[in-house]
This record gives sequence, C-alpha cells and structure tokens, in this order.
Amino acid sequence: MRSAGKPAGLAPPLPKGHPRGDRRVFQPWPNESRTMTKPVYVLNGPNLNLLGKRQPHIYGRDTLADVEAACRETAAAFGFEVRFHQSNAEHEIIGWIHEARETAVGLVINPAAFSHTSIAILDALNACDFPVFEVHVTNVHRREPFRHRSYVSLRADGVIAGFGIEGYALALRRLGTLLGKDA
Ligand code: CA2
Repeated sequence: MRSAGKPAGLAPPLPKGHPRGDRRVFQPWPNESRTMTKPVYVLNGPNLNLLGKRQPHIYGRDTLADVEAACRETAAAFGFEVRFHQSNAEHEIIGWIHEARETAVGLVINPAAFSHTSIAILDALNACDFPVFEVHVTNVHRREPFRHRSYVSLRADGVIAGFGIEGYALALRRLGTLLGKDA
C-alpha cells in the first residue's frame, strides 16, 4: 500500500554534490558542449607585436593587446576558449598550428608577411581539418603587388582584409556560425 502524502514513483531528492544529484558532476547523457569550452587558436605573424606602436597611419592605433581583448570577448560569447599567440619566428607559428591540429575546433590567423612567403605555414594548415580564417588588418589588395598574393589563402575558408582589428572578431563570429554556436 502507498503511504499518504508521497507521490508515486518519486524518490526523495538526492543531497547536493551526490554524483547522481548534481549535473555538474554527472550527466547521464553525453553533451560536452554544455560543460566544456572548445579552444580556438588566434595566431599572429611577424611584427604584429608593433601594432599601435608604429605606423598608425597604416595599421591604426589599436595594439595587439587590444586585439587579444577583442578576440577573448567575442569568443566568450560563443563559448570558445582562445589560445592567442604572436611570433616573429615561422617555426613557432608552425608549432602552434600542429598543437591546434590536436585540440582546436578552428583557427584564425594573421600570418603578416609570412602570408606572402610561407609554403611551410600553408603545408601546416593543409594538415588541419577545422575551419581556418585568414585576417589582415589592412586591405592588402590596395597595397604593393607583393602583398596581393597569399599562400595561406589557398587553404583559408575565408579571408578578411581591410576591416582593421575588427576583422578578428568577424572571423571568430563566422567560426561560431559554422560550428553551430549561439552568441
Ligand atoms: O594587414 C595586415 O594585417 C598584414 O598582415 C600586416 C603585415 C603585412 O606584411 C601584410 O602584408 C598585411 C605587417 C605586420 C606588421 O605590423 C606592423 C604594425 C605596426 C608597425 C609596423 C608593423
């Protein structure tokens, strides 16, 4: 016989922190996106550490720290974790691309002058399965002819040039769309 006052079939609530009572500890269904942020790599090539410090008439007044802050803000809205790097050394950028291959869901890169010279960076990106977006602060097509060609563009899923540092946020937003994330 059922005891009065207790609804049929309902067990008493489990104490907080109990493995079956706290979803942060245990989820009976696999849904990583609820609990885990996915890394997105944002890579910057040579001399971009000088952003905002030299040639503001070409590159503007925003610094690389401003770029990083903007990327973190946009990425957070989509639930991405940002791994943000800059290097003047080609091999370091290639190392980060290899690292990204293992863990990342997408990559945004401003290869700077390496865009126009580096088959090695192109090869590294060709070994990646996730979306890749190439960003240039300036409109490279309005500049010297040697900037009109980018090896990285042969792999990039999209290229943004001439939007200033806003280009990085636009690229991250596109990643969010492609990966089905809501802002
Ligand atoms: O427009 C871009 O973002 C570039 O990737 C910037 C590169 C250039 O070689 C590419 O053709 C286009 C140059 C980055 C150097 O940035 C500086 C910033 C301030 C002062 C000096 C260099």
